[in-house]
Amino acid sequence: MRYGRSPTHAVRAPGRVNLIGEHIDYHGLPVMPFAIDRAVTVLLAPSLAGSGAGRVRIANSASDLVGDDFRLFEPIVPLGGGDWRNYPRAAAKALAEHESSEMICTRGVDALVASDLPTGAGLSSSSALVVGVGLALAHVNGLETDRMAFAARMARAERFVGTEGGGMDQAACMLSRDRHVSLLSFEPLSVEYLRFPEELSVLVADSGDVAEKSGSVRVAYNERRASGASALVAVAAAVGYAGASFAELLTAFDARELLEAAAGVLAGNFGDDVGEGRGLRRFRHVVTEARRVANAREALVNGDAERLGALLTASHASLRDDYEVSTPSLDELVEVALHAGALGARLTGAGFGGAAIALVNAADEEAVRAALEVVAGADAVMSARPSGGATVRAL
Ligand code: NG1
Repeated sequence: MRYGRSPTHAVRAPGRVNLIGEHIDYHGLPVMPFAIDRAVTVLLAPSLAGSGAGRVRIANSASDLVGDDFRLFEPIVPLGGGDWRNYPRAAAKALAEHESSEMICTRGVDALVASDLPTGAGLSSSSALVVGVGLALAHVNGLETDRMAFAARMARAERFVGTEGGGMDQAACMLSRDRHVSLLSFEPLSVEYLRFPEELSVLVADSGDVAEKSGSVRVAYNERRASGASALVAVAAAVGYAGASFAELLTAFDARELLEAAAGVLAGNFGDDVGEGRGLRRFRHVVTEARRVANAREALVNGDAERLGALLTASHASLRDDYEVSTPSLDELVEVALHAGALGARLTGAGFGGAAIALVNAADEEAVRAALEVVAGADAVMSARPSGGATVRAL
């Protein structure tokens, strides 16, 4: 490994594709990701007993990335924006601090991190790193890792990097099941597994525009969350449900009623928003995306691939026009995939760069792949098979 140690265990923490349900996890609404067969691997050995027992040393197999060295007993502070070491630190900080002493990690690790996940591609390499290091620390401390509770803890942990993320990525990493997509609900976190049809494939095409969330994209991401939240406050008050969550409003009213109410209170300039109707468009994305997730569940259960594809494409249009998180390269990938015969296509993950996915009948996979490769390059296209969640293995 490094540090003159042999690893005792290997943690494998996969990345994910989000099939549908984008930018709504942090509004407490269900989303539908699956883990892919690419992952962050953490080779680890417990730190040596004695005065260095709480020391965490982490090297990265990427040669241009400098390693980290800190102690669990000392304040764990973030480094500059965009620094990869903030993710292991996020996990360590959350595990070194807890009101219950049984939930605290005191033993450090020597670890080597490697990854075959592209970074900044919307495939959740950051959460895979957080969960991977978190599991390494939990393991050497003999901490009970109820998967659900651990996913929620790692979701809170990752906010250390400054992004007010939802819980989708960490939950996908911890809870995914081979050949299934996970319909995740939040507050509290729960999962329903839906079998992914054998005859369908998902292609992922990386636009090459890096969306580094601990860097510049953080501000844009947090703005989306904040403007969605303020739109919610205004609409909830307008329909006589002041203080209600999106989930509560969507239970009490149908989407059309909510959008009518929203048109009344959000049509013009709204809060700090400058553009005409921006608040309304943000709100409309959240409400319509929630409905698309529910419809996608139905389409999967009924084996209606055409409908599922159409929902993905509609999701992309909403993310492009109403939530404004797409880019010209992502729009182009979506158009190319659809033109080549995909059932549906959309950006996946936060957007602002990163990857697009295409849902295809297995019979059309090669044609769509070839078309995407022309635009993105052969190395930038891969197929994503719904795979199992994170594992810890003795070596
Ligand atoms: P990615 O694609 O990893 O940047 C982010 C958030 C998710 C979710 C999506 C948008 C984190 C760790 N991840 O994902 O929670 O909000 O954007 O749907 O913040």
